[in-house]
Amino acid sequence: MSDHRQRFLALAAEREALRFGSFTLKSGRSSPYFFNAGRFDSGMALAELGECYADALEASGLDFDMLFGPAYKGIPLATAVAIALARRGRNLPLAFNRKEAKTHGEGGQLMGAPLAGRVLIVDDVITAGTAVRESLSLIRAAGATPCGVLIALDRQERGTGRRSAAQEVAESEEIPVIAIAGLADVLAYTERDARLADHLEPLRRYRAEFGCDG
Ligand code: OMP
Repeated sequence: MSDHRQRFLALAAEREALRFGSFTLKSGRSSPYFFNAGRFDSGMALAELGECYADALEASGLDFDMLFGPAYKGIPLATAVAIALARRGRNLPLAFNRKEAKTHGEGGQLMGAPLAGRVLIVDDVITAGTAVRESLSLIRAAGATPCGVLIALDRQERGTGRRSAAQEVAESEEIPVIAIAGLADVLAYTERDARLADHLEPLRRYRAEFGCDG
């Protein structure tokens, strides 16, 4: 497992952003684990997470002009990535959206730098790909070009076919989906920690039932 994957999973476990038990997902599916990016709730935790995202991004070699953080959880995440990249010498524009359009003040649904050129979406997790498809539409409607999706965790669950929802997004939208870690890494992490032994079987069963082939 690459270094940024290890660091991310250790940080997620330490912050209790990665938890094991019984959780109901947006889809209604019951899952033996859950990733809650809202637990990266201190300056240092976000700084470390930003570094993990930036490492995954650099390893991908993707070219892009600016960052977009979808409301709500994507906003601090994209900010953390923008700061990590600026510290590495790449100072890029950053934009966000609101969930509800504002009718007073500066108005509108978008904030930050104008959406233009090749836009990288930064978000928390992909399960079925619904949230990410909303961001893709929003960026296109603003006249910019989505060029990739950077997420912390790819749950690697089957989409409409045998492939994962993230792979389906990548194929249908013709853009790469880059994840710091995936369900396979969560499983490898769980296998190595004796304190998590009780969660191993439920995770394996879940992957067998809902996981993708690849
Ligand atoms: P999709 O829109 O189905 O890809 O699910 C992504 C969203 O599900 C995330 O933005 C979260 O709101 C939520 N989610 C998590 O945050 N963590 C998980 O481990 C699983 C989910 C989920 O509900 O599937």
